[in-house]
This record gives sequence, C-alpha cells and structure tokens, in this order.
Amino acid sequence: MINEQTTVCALDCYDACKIVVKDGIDTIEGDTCHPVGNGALCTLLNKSIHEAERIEQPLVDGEAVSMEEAMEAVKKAFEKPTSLLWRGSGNMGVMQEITNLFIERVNGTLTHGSLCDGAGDAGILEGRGLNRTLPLEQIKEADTVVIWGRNVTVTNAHMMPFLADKKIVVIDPVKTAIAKKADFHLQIKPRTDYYLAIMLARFIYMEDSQDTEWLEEFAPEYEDFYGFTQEHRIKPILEYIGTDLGDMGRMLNYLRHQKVVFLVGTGVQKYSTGASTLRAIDSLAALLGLFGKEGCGIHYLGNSQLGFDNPFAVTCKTVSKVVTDFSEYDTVLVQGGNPAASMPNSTRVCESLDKVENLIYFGLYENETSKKAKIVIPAKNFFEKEDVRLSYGHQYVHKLNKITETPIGISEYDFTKYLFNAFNLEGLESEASYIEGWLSQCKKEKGEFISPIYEKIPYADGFGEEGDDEFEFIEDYDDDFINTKRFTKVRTSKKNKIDDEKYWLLTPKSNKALNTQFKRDNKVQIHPDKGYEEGSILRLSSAYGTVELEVKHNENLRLDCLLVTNNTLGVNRLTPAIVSDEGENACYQEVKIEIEKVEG
Ligand SMILES: Nc1nc2c(c(=O)[nH]1)N[C@H]1C(S)=C(S)[C@@H](COP(=O)(O)OP(=O)(O)OC[C@H]3O[C@@H](n4cnc5c(=O)[nH]c(N)nc54)[C@H](O)[C@@H]3O)O[C@H]1N2
Ligand SMILES: Nc1nc2c(c(=O)[nH]1)N[C@H]1C(S)=C(S)[C@@H](COP(=O)(O)OP(=O)(O)OC[C@H]3O[C@@H](n4cnc5c(=O)[nH]c(N)nc54)[C@H](O)[C@@H]3O)O[C@H]1N2
Ligand code: SF4
Ligand SMILES: [Mo]
Repeated sequence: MINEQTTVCALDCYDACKIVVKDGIDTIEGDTCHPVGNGALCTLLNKSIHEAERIEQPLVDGEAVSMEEAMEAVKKAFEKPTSLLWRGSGNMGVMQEITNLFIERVNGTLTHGSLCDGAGDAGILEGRGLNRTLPLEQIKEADTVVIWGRNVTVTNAHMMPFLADKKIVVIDPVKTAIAKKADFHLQIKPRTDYYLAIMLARFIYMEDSQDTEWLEEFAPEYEDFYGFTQEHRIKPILEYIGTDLGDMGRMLNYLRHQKVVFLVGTGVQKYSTGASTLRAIDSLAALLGLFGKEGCGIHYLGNSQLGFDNPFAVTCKTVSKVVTDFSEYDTVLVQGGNPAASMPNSTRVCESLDKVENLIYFGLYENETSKKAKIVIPAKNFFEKEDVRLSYGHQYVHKLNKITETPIGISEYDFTKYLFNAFNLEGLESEASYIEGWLSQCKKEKGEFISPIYEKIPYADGFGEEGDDEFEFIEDYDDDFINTKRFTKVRTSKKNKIDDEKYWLLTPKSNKALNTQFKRDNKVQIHPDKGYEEGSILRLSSAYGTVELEVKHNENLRLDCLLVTNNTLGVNRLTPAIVSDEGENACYQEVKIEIEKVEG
C-alpha cells in the first residue's frame, strides 16, 4: 500500500514548494494542486539533498561521542558566563527559533540585522510602514512584470508560470536567462538602481503620467517628491548608469497606464545604500499608482512573520549578525548556518571564531564552520521533524510533517528540551502545542493555511499598521561610496573612493547550491573580451582580502563586472564587514576588485 503524505521544502527559497511523499523520501514529487509549486521540485530537492553527505556522529574535540555525551558538553559550555547564539537560515521552519527560549534563560546574546534582505526591508518600512507580501494571484493579473535584481530562473523558478504572456522588463547588470527572453533588458551598471528609479520618476513627472487621483488620496506629498527628483541631473546620471534617453523612453512605454508588478530581488540592495534603493523603487511605484490595485504592486522578500504572535520572541541582548566579533564570547552556538563562509569579510570572521573557547556547531553538513567547532551536534533535517514553514515569497503557510525516522541527529525542540532539563528550567511547552500555536493563528483558504495578515490586494486602504497612513516618498539620499557631486544640484562634494579601473563584484546565488549547502564552486566569471584564458587562475583582491579562482568565461557580463556565486570557496574574503545605512544588512557588493593572473 502506498502511504501518501505531504510536507513542504524548508530550504531558504522564495517558493516553499509543497511536497508529496509517495513511499519514503526517495519518492518525493511536487504537489500539482498547490498554487505555487506547479507540481515540480527543483534539482536541489530532487537530487542534491539526497546526495549530500550528512554529519552522522556527534563530536567533541574531534572525537566521536554519543549524543548524550555531546549534549553534556553543550550543557557545560553554557555554564560559562557569556554565550551567543548565531542562527543561519539553513532551515526556514519556525521551530528553529525555539532555541531563543533557552538563550534568554541563561542570559545569553542573540543577533539582530540580516545577511539577506534587511536593507531593502528597511527602505520598504520607511515608505509603507509594513512590508506585506504581494500575493501571487496579483502577479498573474499584471500586464508588465519588471524583474529588478532577481535571478528568477535560478532562485525563484516557480515564479515562471506566473510570468507567462506578460511583457517582461529586466533590470540586471547580467544578461540572465530571463533577460534573454525579456521584451526589454537594461544591463545597468551595478549599484545604480536608486538613480534609475529617480530618473524614471523624473520623466514620469515631465510627461505628466503620474496617477494624480491615487496620489491625492494615498500619497499627497507627491509635489515634494517632484522637487526631490528635480535635484538630480539627468545627463551625468544617465551616462553613469550606462543608459540614455532612448532606453528611458522604451522603459516608460512598459510602465505607464497599465498594470505593473515589480519583482525586486536582493541584488539591488547588497550595498550600504540598499534601503534608499528600495524606497526609491517604492516611490516610483507610488507615483504610477501601483499600490492597492489589482495586478499591481511590488513583490520583494516579505516579512513572513507579520501578523503572528511569535511564542519564541524573547528580550535578550543582541549584537549585529553581520559584524559580530565571536571572540567576545566564551560559548558560541552556530545553528543552521555557516558564518565562516557566509558572513562578509570571512578572514576576520574565521579569526574571531578561532578564539572562541566553546564553539558549538549544530547543523546537517560539514562546512567551514563545523571544521572549527569544538562540539558538533548533528541536526535532523526537515523530513525528520515536525514544523511550520512560512514564506517570504507568498502567503501560504505549511505544516511540515515528519516523513521519516532516522537515528541521526536531534531536533531543535529536543535540543532545547535537553537544556531546559539540564538547567532545571521550567516553562517549555510541548512541541505539538507550539506547532498548533502557529497554525491556529493562520487564516484558511481552499484547504491551505495562509498568513494572518493576508489581504487580497495589499495597501488597498492605505499604509502603516492600521492602513490609515499615507505613503512616504524618499526625500534624501546620502552616499559615501561613489562621488555623487556631479549627479545632484544641491548636495555637497563627497570624497571619491571609487577606482573605475577596478571591477564590480557581483555575488549572487548558484543553481547548484542553496547558499553554502550542497555543491561548492571555485570559479570567477569574466567576459571573454577581457582576454583571460578559460581555466587560468586569477587572484582577486579587495581592500579586505584576496582569493584565487579559476576563470570561466561569461559573455552575459558587463566588462566592468566579475561574477562569483555565493557558494564559491573564499568569496567572502573579498567582502566588507560593514552594515547598510539602514536595516543592519550585509553589503556584499560594496567593494571593488583588482585582478591579477597567477602564473604557473
Ligand atoms: N558573497 C555572498 N555571501 C552571501 C550571500 C550572497 O549572495 N553573496 N547571501 C547571503 C544570504 S542572502 C544568506 S540568506 C546567507 C545564508 O548563510 P547561512 O545562513 O550561513 O546559510 P548556509 O551557508 O546555507 O548554511 C546553512 C547550514 O544550515 C544547516 N542546516 C540545514 N538544515 C538544518 C536544520 O534543520 N537544523 C539545523 N540545526 N541546521 C540545519 C546546514 O548544515 C547548512 O550548512 O548567506 C549570505 N552570504
Ligand atoms: N538555487 C538557489 N536558490 C536560492 C538561493 C540559493 O542559494 N540557490 N538562495 C535563496 C536566498 S537565501 C535568497 S535571499 C534568494 C535571493 O534571490 P535573488 O533575489 O534572485 O538574489 P541573487 O541571486 O543574489 O541576485 C539576484 C540578481 O541581482 C543581480 N544584481 C546584482 N547586483 C545588482 C545591482 O546592483 N542592480 C541590479 N538591478 N541587479 C543586480 C544579479 O546579477 C542577479 O541576477 O534566493 C533564494 N533562492
Ligand atoms: S529549493 Fe525552492 S524551488 Fe527547490 S524545492 Fe525547495 S522551495 Fe521548491
Ligand atoms: Mo537570503
């Protein structure tokens, strides 16, 4: 008898696909009935996750021990005066956060800030007050979809069916697969999206195509925004972006007087100015009246916990997730992450991890961080435990069901329960009651759980917590990284730290990996016209470090860019340990790179 069960993919991905398990985890398929999955899973789930070698044995000081002995060592480590929990996004289930409850009780420290989407989120909050997810059914209704710094075919493949029959505009420094199919691709210079949004807004005012009726009601400060756009000089900015009036005109044809959705990805905001970029894009959308209407809006990474009462919210001390100095703690628990590779400026990160007396790694796979750990605790994967999965890409909430039982690893709930018992702490509820607590807060629609804050058309009544605020346009912009003097009429001079001889670093995701899980890489992609032979070795250097990588030609790149995917060994030696001006986000692309051929 085939025992059919369902669960959902918990990897850190927009899609959160629903999975049908026919007969054990080797027989998984996408759920054809699910509104997102379209019946297909990606190769990461069909292949990589099954091939990846799990950590099976707990380790203490490199010696294999029983789980009981390893947990005893974890307990001892948490008896030390100072401890930190650094959590990655290896599993998107809400139960990952249960360890907060223990950290709070031992007076430990948690992190704030983001390696991912925090800058953009901050910019959205400034304009709209809340970061609501645009429902997928609205994307289906659009006439034009603008894909702005998101590599949909790689990172968000299940969006593709929603894009059928749309006019597609792509804004990306790379001629991505979707850019090749697009009606219009603007191969923009990296880190200029703010200026592009402001220029488009300026032209919309010039030709009087703004949605005045909507603006009067929901964004009445639009006259001030007009003044702000006028401070920006057209000619030098278009030249700097690498575009012209013809391109702007063509782009406007896809934007004015129609239903438009912007799919904005993390690519536009891997910079100190990332929040301003999202706010400028939001301001452009507002000018066109794209909020609160059918088939319109901005789809970015939404705040999936919005509207939930989180039972794992605690009031601990926190430090930056991006620039943490691990050496300040006696004990560091790394859960579901690989900071030694995924945090920026990894040379500095590794040095500080090496100084930690008790580094505990709690995860599935061996990686740069697990190799440094004194205590290694194997985790259970998402097929082996119960959980609830929210999504930053859509409104659906799923229950994760235990599909298979293995002797390997421990769940986050059992890990926490062990420590509560070991420290004689009370107050931990049953696993089932936490899961029920999350699910019971959801709305239900056609048999699916959905976010409690779901609205068919977000911002239809207005902005802010209560929906009675106005939209707030961007009103200033500050940038220390490039010389902005020539772009503005009123701003003061800034020191020009940029050397145009150097390359921009693009460091997006790979289709072979989920961040640093699964296949790793060792390549730098560069345009063949730069004259470096495929297979030769280049040394890449930035102000923060160097890494040697093998050349791979890519004709889809601009001549001023190098592309190194984030699963590449050592890529973050090049990136700066700084946080964005708002949102405390990592700024992986705020760096320029020199290259030199390694002889021999
Ligand atoms: N250069 C560059 N760097 C980047 C990025 C980039 O684009 N470029 N992207 C950034 C972004 S967006 C992100 S989100 C971060 C991601 O960075 P991290 O959050 O550090 O994620 P990973 O490196 O994928 O590590 C995830 C680990 O989680 C563990 N794991 C998986 N499932 C479970 C589980 O159920 N329980 C436990 N305990 N462990 C589990 C696995 O062992 C895996 O090694 O990287 C950031 N770093
Ligand atoms: N296969 C796979 N899927 C994943 C992941 C993975 O590792 N592998 N990671 C998941 C995670 S954690 C996240 S956060 C999401 C992120 O998914 P995406 O939002 O798609 O993010 P990235 O892949 O980092 O980059 C997106 C695009 O931005 C472009 N870009 C870079 N710089 C700029 C710029 O200055 N301006 C503009 N306009 N574009 C720019 C890049 O060329 C790239 O095409 O993907 C998730 N999905
Ligand atoms: S990684 Fe993303 S696309 Fe692949 S199965 Fe999981 S949720 Fe779906
Ligand atoms: Mo991410």
